[in-house]
This record gives sequence, C-alpha cells and structure tokens, in this order.
Amino acid sequence: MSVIGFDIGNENCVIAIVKQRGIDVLLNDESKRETPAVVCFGEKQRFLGSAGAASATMNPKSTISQLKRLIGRKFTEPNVQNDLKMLPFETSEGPNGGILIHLKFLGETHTLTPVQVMGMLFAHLKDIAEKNLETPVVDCVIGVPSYFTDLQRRAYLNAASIAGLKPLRLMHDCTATALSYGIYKSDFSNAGPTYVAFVDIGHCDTQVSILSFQAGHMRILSHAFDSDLGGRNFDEVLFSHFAAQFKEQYKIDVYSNVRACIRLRAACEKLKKVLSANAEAPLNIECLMDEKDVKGLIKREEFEKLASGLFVRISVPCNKALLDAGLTAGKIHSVELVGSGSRIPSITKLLASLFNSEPRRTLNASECVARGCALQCAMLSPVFRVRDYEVQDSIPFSIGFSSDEGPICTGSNGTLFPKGHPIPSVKVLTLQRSNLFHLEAFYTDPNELPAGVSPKISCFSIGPFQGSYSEKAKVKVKVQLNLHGIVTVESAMLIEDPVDDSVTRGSAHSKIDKMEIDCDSADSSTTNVEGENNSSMPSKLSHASGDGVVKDKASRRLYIPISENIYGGMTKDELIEAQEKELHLAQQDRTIEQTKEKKNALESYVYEMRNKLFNTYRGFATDHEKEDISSSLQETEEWLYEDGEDETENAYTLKLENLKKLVDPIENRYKDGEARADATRDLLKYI
Ligand code: ATP
Ligand code: K
Ligand code: MG
Repeated sequence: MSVIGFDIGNENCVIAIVKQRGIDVLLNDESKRETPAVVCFGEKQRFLGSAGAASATMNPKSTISQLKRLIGRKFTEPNVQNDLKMLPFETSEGPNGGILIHLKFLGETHTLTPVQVMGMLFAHLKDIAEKNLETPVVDCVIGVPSYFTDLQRRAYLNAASIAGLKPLRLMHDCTATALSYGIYKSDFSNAGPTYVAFVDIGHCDTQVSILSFQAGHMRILSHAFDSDLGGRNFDEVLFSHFAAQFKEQYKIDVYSNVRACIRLRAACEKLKKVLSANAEAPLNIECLMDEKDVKGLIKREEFEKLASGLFVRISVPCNKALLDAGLTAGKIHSVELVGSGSRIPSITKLLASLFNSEPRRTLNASECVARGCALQCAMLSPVFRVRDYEVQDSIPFSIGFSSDEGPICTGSNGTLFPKGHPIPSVKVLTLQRSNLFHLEAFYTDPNELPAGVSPKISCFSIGPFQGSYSEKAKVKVKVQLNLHGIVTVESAMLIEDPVDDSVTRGSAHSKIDKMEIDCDSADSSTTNVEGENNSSMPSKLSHASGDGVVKDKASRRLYIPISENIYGGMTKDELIEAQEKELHLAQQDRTIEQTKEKKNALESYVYEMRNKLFNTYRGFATDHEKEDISSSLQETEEWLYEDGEDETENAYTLKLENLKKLVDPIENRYKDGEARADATRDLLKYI
C-alpha cells in the first residue's frame, strides 16, 4: 500500500510519494512534475491534466479549469460571478445555490457540478500515480487552503471519493509546507520555540501561516489569507494594460472575442514570467483577431507600477498573521516563501521590509505542499514508521452551534470552537430534550470568512427518541471538529438513570430534570459543554451539578439516531450517482484509447508486412501469395483512410486477424527456414 500526497492547485497539481529513502514527486504522462488542473471534453473523449491544457484553445467552451475557485461555492457570490465572466464555459445556478457547468460531449448535453469535474481530475492524478507505482492507490492526504469552508472541504472529500480515493486527512497547505520544513530540521533550540512565517502565493490565493517549532513538535499560531490574490491577478493587470493599448493602437476589442482573450491572457502570463528574470519583455501575438498581428513591450518598472495595488494587498494577510499569532515581526526567526506566484522579484523585497528579514526559499516552492501531504500520509498510515513528530493545526474560523431553543450559550455569539482552536477536537454538549431536536452549525463571525461566503454550515436532526419522555431527559451530544477541519455530530446519547426499585421511572427522571433546571437557571443556559481532548477550553462552561448522576456506572445510555443536512452539499444518492457516472465516462475514454491503439497496430502491421513481403519474406512466398497479400494490404490501407477511419475496436482487431491469416504461413516458413539455417550453422561449427 502506497502513501501519497496531492497538492491540488488552481493551476497546477503535484503528486508526491514517500519511499523508503525519502519523498519523490511523480512524473505525469509528459514527464512533468506539475500537472495542469484542467479537464477538457474533446470530440470523442476527455483530455485530462496536461492533455486537457493542450486542448484548451481548441475547445474553450468545454475545457474546465480553475476548479478550486468554483468548488463548494454559491453561484451568486460576487467573486464567483467575477471569475465566471473570465471563464469561457457555460454555467448556471444549481437547485441548492451551487454552480452547474453545462457542456456538449458525445452529442449529449451534460450538466456537471464542480465536485464531479474535480473528481475527474482526482481520478486522473490517481491514474498517474498508479501507472508510476504499479499498485493501486487509495490512501492519501490532500492539501487544502486554510480558508476553505466546511462545504468546500466536504466537496474535496466527495471529489476524492468519486475517484476512488480515501483521504486520511485534508491538510492546510501551509501546515503541509511547514511539516516538510520542520520534520528534517534538528537545529531548533531547546531554549524556546522558533517562530517561522510561511508565505504561499499561488495562482489564485495568498496564504500566510505562522508556526512555532520545537524539537519533535510544530504548532500553528495563525492562519491568514487573501483568497482572491495570486499570480493570476498579476496576469490580469498586464491583460487590461495590453487590451487597452491594442484597442487604441490596432482598433481591436479583445474582450469581444473568447479565443483572443484566452491567447492574450496566456501571453501575459508568459510575459510576467519573463519579467521575473529580465528588465523588460516583448509581447508578440500573430493574428490575435481580425487578422491583425500585435506587438508590445513592457519594462519591469512599469509592470511594478501597474501592479502596485496588488503588492500592497500582499502585506495585509502578513500583518494579520502576525497580529493573530500575537507576535511582532522582530520575533520571526525566518520567513519561508513558497508557491510559484511568489517568483516576482518585488514580492521578495516587500516581504523583506515587512518582516525585517530577507525571505528564504529553503523549500521547493512548487512541491512543498505535496511533499508535506505525503509525509503526513505516511505518519497516518499504519504501514509506515515515521519518526514521532507532533503536528498541531488549528481552524481559521470560529464555529458555533444553535438549537431549536435558541443559541447554545457557550462562548460569545454561541461559539463552540473559537478561531485558532486545535484540530481535531471533541466537545460534549449536555442538553435537556423530550424528543427529536435540531442542532445548527454556523460560522459565528462573518468577518473572518472570505467575502460573500454564507455563514450557514449544516443542520443535524437528533432523534427520534426511543420511548417517550413526558419530561425532558438528559442528552449528551458529542460534537467533533475532525482531522479535515469539518464539524460533525459524532453521537448523541440519552442518559437514563438507574431505576431505583422503590421509585418509578417517571419520577426518577423528574428528579434529574429538576437538578438540571436548577443549574440552567443559574446561568440561563440549557447547555453544558465539556472539552474532551483539548486543554484550551475550560472543561465546564456552565455550573453543572448533575454530574454525580451522569457518572454513575449504572446509568443507562441509549444512542439516538442522527441525520445531517449539509447546506449546499451532496446527498449520498447524488454521490453514488456521480461515482457511477465517473466509472462510465472513464470506461468510455478507455474504449477510445484502446480503439486508437488497435487502429495504430493495424496501420503499422500493414506497413511492416508490405516491407517484409518484398524483403525478408521474399523467398518464402509464391508470386500468387505475394500478389494476394499485397492487394489485401492495399485494401486495408484504403479502408483505414476511408470507411475504416472511425471504426470500433472490434473492427480493427478483425481486419488484423484476417491479414495475419494470410501472412502467418509465410512468416512460419521463414521462421522454419531460419531455424534450419541456425541448426546447420551449429552443426558446421562442430565438424
Ligand atoms: P493555488 O495555490 O492558488 O491554488 P497553484 O498551486 O496552482 O495555485 P502555483 O503553481 O503555486 O499555483 O503558482 C502558479 C502561479 O505562479 C501562476 O500564476 C504562474 O503564472 C506563476 N508563476 C510561475 N512561474 C513564475 C515566474 N517565474 N514569475 C512569476 N510568476 C510565476
Ligand atoms: K501547486
Ligand atoms: Mg498552491
């Protein structure tokens, strides 16, 4: 069983694997270490990853990219609408407020969710890994941005499950980076923690995390981000600049032409990369539109001026991360810069002045997330032995719960897991209920969330209760913030007290209720929270006094059924349907691939035999045979270019078999002849 780490970027994906001696990054079909996050629906088959990116300009309307931007988001979010304007494929609002992607494929219209398309990408990455390793790949750890909501995390898990993967953990990108940094380092002082800032600037986002390292242990102090600022924003600055320039200079409006937009954007990205290493860069695009060739030039200084607003924005999450970590720049031992978007030279300058220390590039900027994920996967897998190393991560958003009877008063605004709370964590709520009730999970502070994100998370129905309770019974609900950073209700239990022989069941209950009501009135809460496996919360927030009864060994516990409704999420049936659809599409692609292979095999057989017939096999066939075979080869060749151009796998196989029937006797004669000649030679040797 192999352990794998995936970095699913908005632009590039990286696959890393732990080997006995270290970590390797796997190469894709094109021997590249990064695989574009693109799924293209071609004329007959899907093209995934590198092949997808290669077909993008040919099939703009059916090439799906920037999935990370779309997954688990609402169609009407302003940021989503902005992104969709730049993407050439067709979309609409789904029944649950999500995004639907519409495209034509194999003569049918398909409606897909971003989760389904992400599932295809995962399946492709799984495929690359399996081809490399020649073993099935299931267990994995997947990198996610720290700002991902509960819904987006669940969406990644669903996409992975569509592909047949089992994520052992969704790991925050910067935490993965920090793990690949910290686990090998042995020079942390024992005197106290070493603080390191990680800045990851990717294609669409900027993430900053501050960590505290000690021997054998790393802890996240803060996660900050701009979920809407990455390399692509710099491309856009160049794009608008040249679009305006070309409008004036060449009288063309690239915005009116989808293909011209794609080509100019791609050229601007290249230009930006050239400017990272050169003081100026030229832009030349032939036949951009209206049969006009365009030319331009830009100096690095001018680019920096155009992008000055973006540089200012990078400092915002950096300062936020320091503030949330409770540290000043002077306390930061080093700043590690990763993500390929960070290769713009001015970014290094900016960070140097902000943190008062020159940023370092100790890690491989494009591979560190995947490598860290692979390491974490090895640590979580029972098959691998990895040195003991503790990774303590935290959630970036405060999460609270409310029930039908109003907010569950714990922290401020009903917060149960405050921002910065460790992952994973469990808390137990003690409630008084007489039958089925609901618990709502929500983000308690909208200001912490990326703009436009809904604070609603999920609703859990707890019940019905077995038996009837005329008065409120004590219910213990175990709420979990799991390793993926997702909140769930783990279990709900009805606590029945031991029935004293002399007391009836009903009266035993009213006795407890009274005690709980006493405690409720003391702090106007019907809730009692216990922190289980973390120490940062007081173990009791309300004055519980019924403890003696609950802890009584003889009390009975009855499990109460729980059902969950994830706002904007997928149902189990939808997931199964998506898995079946993916299997079907993958099978279709495989059939097309096999058909291509069979067609190629037939084609090369024709050429090979024509050649051999007049050379190698010349002396082994009669003139009549040669004529016969020759014309069959000719016929097959013509068929291949006409009626047989687009045939089934079976048709090609059959043609090949028919040709072989004619050629095999001659090939056999030739082989016999060769064998006899060999035998004669051997014999001569011994004479
Ligand atoms: P994200 O992390 O946002 O999901 P990602 O992980 O796919 O995206 P990366 O691969 O880290 O993103 O970075 C891609 C970005 O880096 C692109 O915008 C690309 O243009 C930019 N980039 C790559 N090389 C350079 C360079 N030499 N100079 C400037 N920018 C570069
Ligand atoms: K990446
Ligand atoms: Mg990235």
